[in-house]
Amino acid sequence: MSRAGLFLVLEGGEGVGKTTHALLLADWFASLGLTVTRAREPGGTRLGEAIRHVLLHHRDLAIPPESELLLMLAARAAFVREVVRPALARGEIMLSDRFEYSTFVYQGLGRGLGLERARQLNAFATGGLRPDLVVVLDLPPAGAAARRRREGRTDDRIEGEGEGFLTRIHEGYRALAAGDPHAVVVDGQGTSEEVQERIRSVLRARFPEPFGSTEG
Ligand code: Z5A
Repeated sequence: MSRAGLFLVLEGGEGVGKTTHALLLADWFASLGLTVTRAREPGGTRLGEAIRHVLLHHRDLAIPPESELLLMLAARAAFVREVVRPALARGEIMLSDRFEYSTFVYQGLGRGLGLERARQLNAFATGGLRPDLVVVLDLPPAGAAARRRREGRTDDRIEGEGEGFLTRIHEGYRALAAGDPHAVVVDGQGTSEEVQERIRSVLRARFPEPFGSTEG
């Protein structure tokens, strides 16, 4: 590994399969004898989980886009210092369900606060720490919505946004990843096994150490 640990992030719109694949990857890493710390954003710390609750489940609260951005980053500052940096310093794989791309896409592009502003404020929150690889799971919004409906889930405060918002999110992810050597777009269509194998192939190719010579 190029540094003590490896920082991997799964990204994409709601329902694309991030949680499913984080669990499958964590099992794979463990089967290879690698230690993994897994977390989700916003969250991962006590402060982050409290902020998450306010952001997603208080539909009664009016939260201006600027406040939404700053709350996401307040959670991230704690997440980086309490969870990510310590895991990397221990030489572990840090696997996060969402990170900075979510802020760039949801607040910068979706809420119209601007990509550059989101990037600058995010850099302050993270102290400049960036993932080694962002895996963007790509699924058209209609496909993801169908999966979530099958699950019988109700929308949280952000998921309740309209079709135009979801399209901006979907296109935003693809555009960001296209210009970033530390990001890759993986087709999220097909069975979980097929998608998982695509992700593993990417990891084997990108990181011959520790994944290159492994199978399954
Ligand atoms: N947010 C933000 O605005 N700014 C930020 O900076 C950050 C976050 C960090 C967090 O939502 C919200 O915070 C999110 C963005 C915002 N809001 N929105 N919208 P969350 O963590 O509660 O939820 P989510 O990230 O949107 O994830 P999710 O809905 O739980 O979806 P997922 O993790 O990507 O998918 P999943 O749970 O793995 O799969 C969904 C269903 O599909 C499930 O029933 C699976 O069994 C099924 N599934 C998975 N893969 C397949 C395949 N291949 N075929 C068929 N079915 C499948």
